[in-house]
Amino acid sequence: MSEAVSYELQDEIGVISVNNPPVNALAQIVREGILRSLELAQEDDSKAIVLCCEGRTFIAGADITEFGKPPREPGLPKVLSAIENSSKPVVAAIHGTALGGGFEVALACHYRCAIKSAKVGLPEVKLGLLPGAGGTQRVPRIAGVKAALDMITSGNPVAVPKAHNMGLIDALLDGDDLLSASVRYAMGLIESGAPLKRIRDINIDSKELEPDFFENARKKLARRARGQIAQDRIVSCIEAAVELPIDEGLERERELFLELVSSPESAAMRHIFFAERQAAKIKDLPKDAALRPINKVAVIGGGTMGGGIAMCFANVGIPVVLLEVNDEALDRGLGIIRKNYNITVQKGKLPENQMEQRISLISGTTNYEDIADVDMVIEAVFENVDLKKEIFGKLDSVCKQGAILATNTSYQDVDIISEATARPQDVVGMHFFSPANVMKLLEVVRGEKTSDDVLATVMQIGKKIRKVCALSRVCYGFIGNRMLGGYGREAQMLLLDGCTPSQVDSALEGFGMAMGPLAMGDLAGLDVGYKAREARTDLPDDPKLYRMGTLLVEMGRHGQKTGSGFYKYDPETRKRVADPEVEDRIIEEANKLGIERRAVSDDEILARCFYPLINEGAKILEEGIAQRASDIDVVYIYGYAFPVAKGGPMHYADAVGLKNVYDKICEFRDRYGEEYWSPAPLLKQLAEEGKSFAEWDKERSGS
Ligand code: 3H9
Repeated sequence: MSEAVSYELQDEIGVISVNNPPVNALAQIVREGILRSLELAQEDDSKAIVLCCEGRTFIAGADITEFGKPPREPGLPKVLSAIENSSKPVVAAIHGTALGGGFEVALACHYRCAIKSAKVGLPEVKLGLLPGAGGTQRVPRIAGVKAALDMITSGNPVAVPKAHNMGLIDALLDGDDLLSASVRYAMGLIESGAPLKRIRDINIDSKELEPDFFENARKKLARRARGQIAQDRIVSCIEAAVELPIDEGLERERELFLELVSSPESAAMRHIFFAERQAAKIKDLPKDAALRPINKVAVIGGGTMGGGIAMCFANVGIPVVLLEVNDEALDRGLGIIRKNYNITVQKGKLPENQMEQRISLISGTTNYEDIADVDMVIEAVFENVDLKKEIFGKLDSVCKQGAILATNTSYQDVDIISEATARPQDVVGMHFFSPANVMKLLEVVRGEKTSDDVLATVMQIGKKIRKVCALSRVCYGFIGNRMLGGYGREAQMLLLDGCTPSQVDSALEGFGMAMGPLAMGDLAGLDVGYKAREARTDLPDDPKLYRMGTLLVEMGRHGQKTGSGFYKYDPETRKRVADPEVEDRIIEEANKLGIERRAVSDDEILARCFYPLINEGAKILEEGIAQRASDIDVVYIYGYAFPVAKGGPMHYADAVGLKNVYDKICEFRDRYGEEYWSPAPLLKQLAEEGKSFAEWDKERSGS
């Protein structure tokens, strides 16, 4: 048939088998292969057709690499109508994950059978898209409008037993041999004279819907949109499913899909899809680098960070020992873990028995001898290099040979820490983000001497504990925190120049940041930055620098925990409120410094805050701290809540145009001085060559 699709007659069943590794994406050859197989099946002696897949999964969706390129025939809708209009029943046999266009193929079939471990879903929204091959029209017809809206706007996969209850799957199959079971199922359908069931023929019952159902859904989704437009268009499609005949609904869906596929938001989100997978790959590491087994882990330090890290391992069934300095601290640490799990149970996100099972995997100790047998240790004590060195010295003397010794430091030099051991090749940085059990990012820090198998193991374990990993070399703050310096600095400088805290935060939140930098400072505690600055010797002696943050701390306004910082906080709701006292103080300070305050536009706020990120990102790239510009984007999306619809700071810079970014940085340099605004040589070079960071990555993708 074709390399990717085969067709054969097994007794009275025509079997179409897709084989397009790794995930059987619906590339052009697959679409064509299915279409031609269907044509053959219409003519031969088959009485029913089974559509199944080889390898690890059913079709996992359209081929995302084809988006943005000229369309190639046959389009997916054409394949789906051929399935739906087949004169013989077509049965989808699902294993692995039937996602996106893959699940839409299954929905066009007359029957769907699946093994219980499989999942189905329409994750298009996570790529800034909507299901463009009938998903928005067919799911409401079998699962109901509300369930369809939830499923498609969340994009989350549904386990097959639940999908069966929702009516999305007709039969659950047992056993390992899906093909034989599905052929038997198809035979059963023929024997019982089962009709050609077409979802398109089902009428939607919209009586359950309140009159303002769609309007309310739109408003609710808009609150979390952060620049994404796909959710809104999905609501429109489902509304069309309710109001229009199916062919018109399909037309509407197609129109809105095409709008989204060419939108910058979807381009950004597709960029992140591939960037995330790239980031897990270390360029100079052999593909077959040996892995060390990790069956037991220890975490040093039972604070918020250590506890969160311990939970990550317990959540995937790996036993963890939490080590603290004394019983009191240990009890407190274990107590916080229990409390966190309890909250998840109360929210209905974890069954109680699973909580107990996870907690039973976490034990505590105050004795280093008890962690002698672990395969990996993660140190998560506070940021003091001497303390960390002392701990690594102890680990070196007690831990078994081959154990991976990781530090969760956010700033310290991993190489200096490794010198406290006689095995620097086993030392690595694993920088989690707070709260560690929630935040997806794991920055893996490669020391000068970290061995290949340690790195490969950490990348693999990172995926296992469901983190998105990105590799950084050693530097102050690694990728993420090093870049953040200029962002926070400019947010405060803008206050002196003429902004209120609300204006700065609103502009950045309007762009899609989950929280503006000043509100974020209040949340983290302004005293944290204050103390960190006190310890630094490299900051310029400039009275403007962090002026307001410093003053507020000296006024006792440490942020949310003291009820006030850049804002006042309502003690009950914790809602932030603008504080005239702060605004007066800003004016007073600007006057003292001789700064003439002026109206500042939102565009200037974005440029002043984001361009330092981009500029530092370019320096990080040319120094080889990050492997790729796209890795930097991954760090910012998953660790710093940069809006995914903007694709991360480096993708955003490409969208703005590097020449524009560079020119603006030069303008700021001339206005505010070289010490804050010195353009990165790489940025200058790319701007002059008319290139993007994406092109820079591509040129180096082989190396
Ligand atoms: C869609 O269907 C639109 C339709 O409604 C309408 C059309 C008209 N295409 O994730 P992994 C690659 S939109 C191309 O590491 P896992 C991936 O880049 C689509 N490539 O594996 C990676 O490549 P590499 C809706 C794809 O086992 C390799 O496969 N569907 C695609 O951890 C392995 O991927 C989705 O959004 C693709 N669709 O997870 C599903 N998918 O090795 C997207 C994967 O070079 N996919 N690749 O780095 C997934 O969620 C996961 O890949 C999956 C497997 C759960 C399937």
